[in-house]
Amino acid sequence: VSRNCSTTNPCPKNQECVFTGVGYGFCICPHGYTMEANGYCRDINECTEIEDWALCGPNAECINIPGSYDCVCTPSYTGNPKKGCSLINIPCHGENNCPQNQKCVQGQCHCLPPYVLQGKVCKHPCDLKICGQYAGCVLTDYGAKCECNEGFTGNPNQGCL
Ligand SMILES: [Ca+2]
Repeated sequence: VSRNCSTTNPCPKNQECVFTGVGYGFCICPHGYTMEANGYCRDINECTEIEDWALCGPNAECINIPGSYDCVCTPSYTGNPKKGCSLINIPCHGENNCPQNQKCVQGQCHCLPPYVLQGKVCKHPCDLKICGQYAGCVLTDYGAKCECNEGFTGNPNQGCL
């Protein structure tokens, strides 16, 4: 419910008068605010109220601020948070400067094969594979795959009998 306003009857604090005639009009909330039923302006929480996946880029978090919103890179990530953040590569000097399952290549830590980067840590491909009952993960030249345990047959991804 927006109030009427005029040159002599201004809008409540933080609201603007949109003139529709000579010297009179109605009150609107500033950009980023929405008018509640009681006529007051409330900040829009863009992060939760706007169903827009492109509000912030990948690996960034949305932060609500009055009248607007902001994006920040999640910890360990850097870049333009509205477009997307990428992992900060850990600089290294020698072989033993990197976290577990990583090695130093050209001054930066990389996952040691067959470990693959998952989020912020290097993981064995079999750690990412979920096999069915009586099956286990084996690493092949083509990646991780499930195989039925000895004496069992069936679909190793669903479960062996
Ligand atoms: Ca906001």
